[in-house]
Amino acid sequence: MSLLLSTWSFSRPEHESAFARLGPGADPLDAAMHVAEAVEADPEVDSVGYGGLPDASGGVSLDALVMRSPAEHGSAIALTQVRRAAAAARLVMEKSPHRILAGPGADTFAMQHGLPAEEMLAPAARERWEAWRNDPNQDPGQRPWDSGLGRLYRNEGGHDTVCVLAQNDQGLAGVCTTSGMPWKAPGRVGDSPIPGAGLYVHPRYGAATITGTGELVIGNCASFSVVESMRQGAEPSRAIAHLLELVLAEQPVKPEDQLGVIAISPDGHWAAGSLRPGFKYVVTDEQGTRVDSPELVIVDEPIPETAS
Ligand code: SD4
Repeated sequence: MSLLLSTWSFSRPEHESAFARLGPGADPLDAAMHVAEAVEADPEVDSVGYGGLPDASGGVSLDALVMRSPAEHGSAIALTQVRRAAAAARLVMEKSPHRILAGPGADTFAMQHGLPAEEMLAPAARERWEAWRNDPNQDPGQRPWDSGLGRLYRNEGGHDTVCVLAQNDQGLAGVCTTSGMPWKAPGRVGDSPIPGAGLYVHPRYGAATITGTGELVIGNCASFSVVESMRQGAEPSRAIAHLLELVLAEQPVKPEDQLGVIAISPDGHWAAGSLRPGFKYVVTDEQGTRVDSPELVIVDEPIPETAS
């Protein structure tokens, strides 16, 4: 039984072709990478890879993590030359003796292993950064709202990350890749490339990954916490609910904050949940591909008019 699950409707286009890579004996990480790399290469996705909005100084920096197990994972953090952040993270996992490389060393390592240095700032992202720099108070923070059409309704305060989980007869694998928060302080690192924060995969207990405000995720070791709940016997939806309730109980949460979580148990049960309405996920299984909103939404809020 194969399964492919990812965050936000912009991850929809390559779902079928990625699912086709989940046949018997295939590496589930290849399927997850296929979805993640397509989003990274899309200049219209303004939160991942090329197209990602820059930091406050106008520089794009990308973070990614790939994971199969506590013994097999790799992170590339604060890449400023290599667009293919997920591929760089996979190289760290497969070709280095380390788990995490950051900054110029991460770029150099990726380039030594064949990834090209490329322009990181897409023209549209540059324009939006220039507009923000000229008027930083425009469009005060608002979280992204997924209309399900492959593009998010959003403004400058929103941000969103592609997180992908894949499962087949070989087990589980995950990828999480992002340009982080738009207009972030240079040097800021979010949850996405931190194992146990933005993504955690354990072959025996399950996998979970998260998009949203990284600052709410890191201190709760959020994806680890979801997998840990599953280890203790919780179904994925209960494990996600527990995490989101914990975040709400323990931290001040702003109206523009959002968290979207997806999780798979080793026996193939899966769930999605979010802190607030507006999050969508994509799933492909034997029944086909669907873009959907999670049933589990912790904070009940009206749909903003601008999102319809
Ligand atoms: C971060 N979690 O850098 C990422 C961004 C994100 O939805 O996922 N936004 O905090």
